[in-house]
Amino acid sequence: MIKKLWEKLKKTREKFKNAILRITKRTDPDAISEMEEVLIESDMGVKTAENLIEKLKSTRREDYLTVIRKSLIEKFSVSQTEECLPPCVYLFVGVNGVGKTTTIAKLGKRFTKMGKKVILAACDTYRAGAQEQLNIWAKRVNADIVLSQYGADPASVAYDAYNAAVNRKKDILLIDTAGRLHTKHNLMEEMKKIKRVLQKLKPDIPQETLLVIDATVGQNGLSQAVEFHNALTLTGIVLTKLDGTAKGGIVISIAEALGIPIKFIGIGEREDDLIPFDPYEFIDAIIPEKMEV
Ligand SMILES: Nc1nc2c(ncn2[C@@H]2O[C@H](COP(=O)(O)OP(=O)(O)OP(=O)(O)O)[C@@H](O)[C@H]2O)c(=O)[nH]1
Ligand SMILES: [Mg+2]
Repeated sequence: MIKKLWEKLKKTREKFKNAILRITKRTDPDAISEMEEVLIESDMGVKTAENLIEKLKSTRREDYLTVIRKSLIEKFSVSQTEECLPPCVYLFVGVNGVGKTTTIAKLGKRFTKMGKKVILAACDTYRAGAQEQLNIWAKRVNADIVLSQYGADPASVAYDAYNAAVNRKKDILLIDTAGRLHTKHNLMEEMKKIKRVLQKLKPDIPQETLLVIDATVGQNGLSQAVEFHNALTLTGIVLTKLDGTAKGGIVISIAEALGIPIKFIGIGEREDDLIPFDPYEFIDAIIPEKMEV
C-alpha cells in the first residue's frame, strides 16, 4: 500500500524535491522566496506557506527538511473512527465528476473484503446513466443495491435504502448522490433533505457525511469544502485523483482551513485505488526524510 502511495504521489513529490534541494544548496537570499512560490504552487495555501517560510528563516539549512515535515504533519487532525451499530450509514456528497460513485465502489470493495455486508443506495436520480453505473459497480464489488427511477426524490430513495439495509441485515450503507442539479442551491437543499429524512429514521445517521473533492482542482476544492461544510456539517473528506497531479498540497490546505479530517484518498480509477489517509504516510510520500533517494 505504502509503495503504491509513493508511486502515485510522484508528481507532487518531485515538485517538493526540486524546490527543497534547490534551496538547501543555495545561500543567496532569493532562494527562500522561490521556496515560498513552490509551496504556494503545490496548493498548500498561502497562509500555510507563509508560516512555513517564517519558520525556515530562523532554521539552519540542514534542518529545513525536518522542520517542514514536522510543521505539515501537525496540521492534520486525527480522525477517530467510532464504532457504530449496523447498518452504518455513509453519505457521499460533492460536485459533479469528482469521483463520488467510484469512491463508493472502492470503499464497498474494501468493506466486502473485510467480510462486511454492504448495500449501496443509488440516490443520483438526476444524471442519465447514474443508476446503471452504480449497479455495475455493485455487481463488481459484491454489494447489494437499492435502485430507483430517474426523477424520483433522492431523499425517499435514501429512506427506502436504510430500511432495506435494516431488513436485509447489512453492516454498511453507502449512499451515492447527484453532483449537479439546476443550481448549486438546489444541490445543497437536496443533500440537506436526504440528511433530514435519514435523521428522522434514526437521529445518529448518517454516521459519516463525506465530501468528495477532486485534488486536481487545487484551491477550488477548498471553497467547495467550506460551502458543503456550512450546509451539511461534514465528518470527513475524500480527496480523489491525487495520482496524476502535482497539487497534492491541497490536502494540507483543507486540513488547516477546516479542521475536517481527510478520511480517504483516491489514487487511481481502479477498485483498489483508495487508501485510508494517514498523515505520516502521506508526508513521507511527498516530502521524504531523505530527499536524495
Ligand atoms: N485518476 C483518477 N481518476 C479517478 C479517481 N476517482 C475517480 N476517478 C475518475 O473520475 C471520473 C468521474 O468519477 P465518478 O465516480 O463518476 O464521479 P462522480 O462524482 O460520481 O460524478 P457525477 O455522478 O457525475 O457527479 C471517472 O472517470 C473516474 O474513473 C482517482 O482517484 N484517480
Ligand atoms: Mg456519480
